[in-house]
Order: sequence, then structure tokens, then C-alpha cells
Amino acid sequence: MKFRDGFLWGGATAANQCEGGYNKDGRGLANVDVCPTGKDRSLVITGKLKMYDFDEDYYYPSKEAINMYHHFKEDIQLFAEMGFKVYRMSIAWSRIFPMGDEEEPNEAGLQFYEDLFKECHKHGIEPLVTITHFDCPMHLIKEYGGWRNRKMIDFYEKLCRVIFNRYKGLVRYWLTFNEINMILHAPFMGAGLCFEEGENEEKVKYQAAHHELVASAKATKIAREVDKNNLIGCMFAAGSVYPYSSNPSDVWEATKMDRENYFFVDVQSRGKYPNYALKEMERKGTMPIMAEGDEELLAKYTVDFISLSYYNSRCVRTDDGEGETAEGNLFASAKNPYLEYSQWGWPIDPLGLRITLNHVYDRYEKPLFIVENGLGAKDVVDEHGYVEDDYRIDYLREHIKAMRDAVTVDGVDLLGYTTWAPIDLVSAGSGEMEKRYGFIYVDRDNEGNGTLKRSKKKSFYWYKKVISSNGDDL
Ligand code: P53
Repeated sequence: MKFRDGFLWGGATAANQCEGGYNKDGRGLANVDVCPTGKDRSLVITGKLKMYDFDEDYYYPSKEAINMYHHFKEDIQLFAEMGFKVYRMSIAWSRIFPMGDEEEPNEAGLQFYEDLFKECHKHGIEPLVTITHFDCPMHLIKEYGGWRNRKMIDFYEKLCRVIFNRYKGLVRYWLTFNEINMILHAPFMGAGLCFEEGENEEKVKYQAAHHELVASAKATKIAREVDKNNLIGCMFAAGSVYPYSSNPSDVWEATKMDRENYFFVDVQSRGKYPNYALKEMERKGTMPIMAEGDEELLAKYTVDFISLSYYNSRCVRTDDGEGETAEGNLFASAKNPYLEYSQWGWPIDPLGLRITLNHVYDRYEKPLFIVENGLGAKDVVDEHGYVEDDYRIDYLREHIKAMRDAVTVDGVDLLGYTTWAPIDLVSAGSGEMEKRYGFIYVDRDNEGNGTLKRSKKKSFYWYKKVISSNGDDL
């Protein structure tokens, strides 16, 4: 049983977690730059602690990250060596529009990505571009309040027009917003939102979400106008919710939690707010203000494919029980006693990937794309830069098997698979370097020490074999 020819194997990164060069060649400051490491990070990314600029008491890992800004040729060369067919990456908005609201884009920023895409094509690698991966120019946050402001749609639209035109012929696959449902859990990182005291946070989040959903539909419209070969996808943090028990109240809670995530895809793929959301928004007073024409736009410009990240399933219980919750993930979850847990407390559930793919495909019947899946772990490196990361290989092998079952046994239409992340980079949730995901080791630690030297782990050779056998040799 095989994946189809042309199945897009590869890896995924995000600009702010790997590029560094935060102030190079005219790049403007962004929300992701001012997210520090340490215990206050979660307060910052959730919008509870306002951090609008650097503070010398903190360390900011994205300023330098792994300096892919200057290493991209070497890194793409390594991806090519593994046989990548696709490389998912993101554009840093503030390289293109440093402030976000200026008339003309920054040529140096545009040139950087043009060079990067050409480098990919030189190696036969198709770029898959996330237009915004948790980033927003800081000026748009200070001046307009981030995505709570409807004007953001215009700024985003301008960004899209510029990049669709500039990269026509170089890029075909686009994702409008990374993990769009993350706005509910990390609103500052996801949408540049900070809250005032006493504010109805949920109302603000859904208003901002509405703006993003309209912006996503507009991007789809423009992408099709500019080049009919463009394919546009939405992207959400997936992972089906399991009821902890057969108690109907657990089952109902799980259904509601799933809907919290599906809501976004329901709009982006089916083209309208689902009834359950409209009812709840009415009840809670969180209904966003819509402008004339929004509903038509949402209905007309639905996505071509649905992409998702999958790290784990989720689990929910309604009784107090022993009340054990799984830690480490922004999605609060009951501890599932049937699963093992990673060093960061994330459940490991390969079958959950098959279950999730089936749920999503049944619901939307559009091609799917797994654009993130991987294991964050501590690596022990030898003096040659080699890591024997069998735990990572095991994790990926089991998930790829589950994905293969979903495709070959269940008939899920899957375009491709990109691991998070092919090269060690900064963790979004914790800001650590030492939560490593890569096939390629990077010599840099949590405090920013290290030579940035790249070296191949055991999993590098393993993934190369997986790709060359099109998923047969696991
Ligand atoms: P890290 C959790 C927390 C933050 C971002 O996460 C997340 C998740 C998982 O759902 O989403 C994605 O780095 C995200 C990536 C991120 C990856 O998960 O906290 O799209 O940017 O790096 C892994 O281990």
C-alpha cells in the first residue's frame, strides 16, 4: 500500500522561529520578537502581560533564532539532501511592510524571499508559504490594536497583493493563517491582541477572528485573480477531542470542544458561520460586528484544501475525578490514561492522527495537508554533532503509519506531509531551543550560546529513506 506519486513529503518552519535577523535590511519589529523565554512568556503570548518592546530583564530567542536569514542556502541544501519535495515556511510580514501600514513594500524583504524560493526550485523543492505564522508588525498593534481592528483586513490584503504578484510562478501553495484557532489560546501571538481590564475577552477574540476570516476569504479571491494556478489552504491546530468516559456529559463536552476548533474551518471551507456558533454567540453576547458584503465574501471564496497541525489528541472529563490534567499544551486537556507522554507533557497518540484525519475529511470532503507533526525532545549530542534520536524516529514512524492507513485504507485525500520541524528551532510555546524537533541539529542553547553549526542526526538518514521509498520503508 503506497502513497500516490507526487505525494508532497517535506518539513515546515516559521519565520520568527528560525530566521533571526530581526532588524536586518529594514525589517520592522513584530509581536513575535518581543515574546521572551521564561515563565512570563505564557503571560505575554496570551495577551495578559503587555510587552510592546524589548525589556533588558528578559531574553528574546527570536531576535537571532538559528539565523536562517543568513544560512538559508545551506539549510535548503540539507533539505534537498533528504529529498524534500516541499518546504513549508512563512513570510515575516514586517520584512515586507516594516510598519504594516505604509504604501510601498520594502524591496530588501521581497528580494530575500525571492532568493529563497529560487533556491528551493533549484533543488526541485516546491515552497508552501504561510502568509502569517503568528506574526504581526508591532506598529499595527500599537496603533490599531492588532486584529481587533477591521483596518487589519486592508493591511493584510495589501500584503497579499504584493506577494502574490511578486512570487507568481514561484509559489503555488499558500496558507492564509497558521493555526487560526490558536487565537483563542494565545491571542497576542496569534492576533496581536492584548486586553484591558474588565474587557469581554471572548468577544474581542471572535471579533478579531471574524476579521481574519474575512481577510482569508479576500486573500483567496486575490490569489485566484492573480494566478489561477494558486491553491489556497486554511490551517488549524487539529487533534480530535476524546471523552474521558462513556458518560454522555463527557461525550457532549468533547463535541463542544471539537466545535471550538472546527468553527474556523467551517467558515473557511463551508463558507458560513455554523448554527451552533451563531446560537452560542447570541447567547453569550459575543457575536462579531459584520460589514455589508462579508457574508457573500465568506460564501464565495472558500479554500481549496485544508491543512492542519497534529501533535496529539485531546481528552476531556466533566467530573472532578482525580482531576489530573495533561500539562504543557495550551489546550487544557484531561490526562488520557491510555497514552504515553513526551518530556514536555504532550500525549503521544499516532492512532489519534488517523482518527483526526477521518473526522476532518468526513466533515469537509476536501483535500487535506498535514503541515505539522513531530516530537519536541531533549537531544544528547556527541562531539561530531551526531544525535541518536530513535525516540524521534519512533514517533514519526508510528504517525506516518497511521497517516498511511488513513490514506490507503480509509481513502482520505491527502496532498502531503511536512514534519515540524526539519531543523532545530525556537519553540513557539516555551521559547526554548532545547525543545528540539529537527533532523538537523543546531548548536545553540536556551540562553543563545553556541556556534549555530548544523549537523545531521540519525533521523536525517531515516527520513531520507522514507521519502525515497515514498513511505514504504519506515
Ligand atoms: P512548540 C502549542 C503551543 C504553541 C504553538 O509547538 C503551537 C502549539 C501546538 O498546537 O502550534 C504549533 O514549539 C505552531 C508552531 C510550533 C509547534 O506547534 O511550542 O504552529 O509554530 O512551533 C510546536 O513545541
